[in-house]
Amino acid sequence: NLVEEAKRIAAYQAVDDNVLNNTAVGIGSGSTVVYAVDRLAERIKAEKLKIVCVPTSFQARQLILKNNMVLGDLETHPDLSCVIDGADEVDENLVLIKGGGGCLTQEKIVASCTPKLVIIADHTKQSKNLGDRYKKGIPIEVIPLAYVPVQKKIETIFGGQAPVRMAKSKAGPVVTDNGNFILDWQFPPETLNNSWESINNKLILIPGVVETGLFINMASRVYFGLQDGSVISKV
Ligand code: DER
Repeated sequence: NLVEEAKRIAAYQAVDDNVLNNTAVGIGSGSTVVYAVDRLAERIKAEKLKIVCVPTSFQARQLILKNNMVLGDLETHPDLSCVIDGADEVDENLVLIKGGGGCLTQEKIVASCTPKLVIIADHTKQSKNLGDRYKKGIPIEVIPLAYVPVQKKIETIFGGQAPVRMAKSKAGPVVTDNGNFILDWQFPPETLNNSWESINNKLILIPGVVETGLFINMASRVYFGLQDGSVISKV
């Protein structure tokens, strides 16, 4: 379908433009990244590239192994030449909401290990402001014992609702690869009167908050696959 094709062409363009031989590359999480891994595996075979792939989640690790690519980690490869990852929403300043797939913490850590975070997305992710299209809220990873006090602090200080993300194929809350819960903060409209930087700096200081799905000043380049089959990229 059109959205899947848009994801694919963005992913292919991003891999072709950014992956160089003899480098270590961060592999993101989610469904769009699957296309990037397909393309990367194709290029490695066709061009006999030497690439080490560092995962951002168990899902990414499975993708790397399934495609017989060389698996690395941040202990052996702490400097990544690029990281290719998806996003749930991208605003006009390239601030991202990530974490729709629950992998935001390892994604942000891996993203912090490269000068080149390359985001791939279909056109449904491109917004003027965060929240225009992605309505599930900003994912916030929390230590399980703290989720109620963190939820109350967020709702009191910032407004809106921050429900804990419940699992679909497991009873109870979603448990992340790090053994934590996720709150999806549906922020109120007036939140947009402040900078995401100032909001993020306050959220991250709440005891029990592990990481937020706000990626600010991190994306180097964003590739959007469009409905007409073209790809645009924004820096
Ligand atoms: O959870 C994440 O951050 C993923 O990258 C997610 O935001 C993108 O997933 P998608 O490519 O399946 O939309």
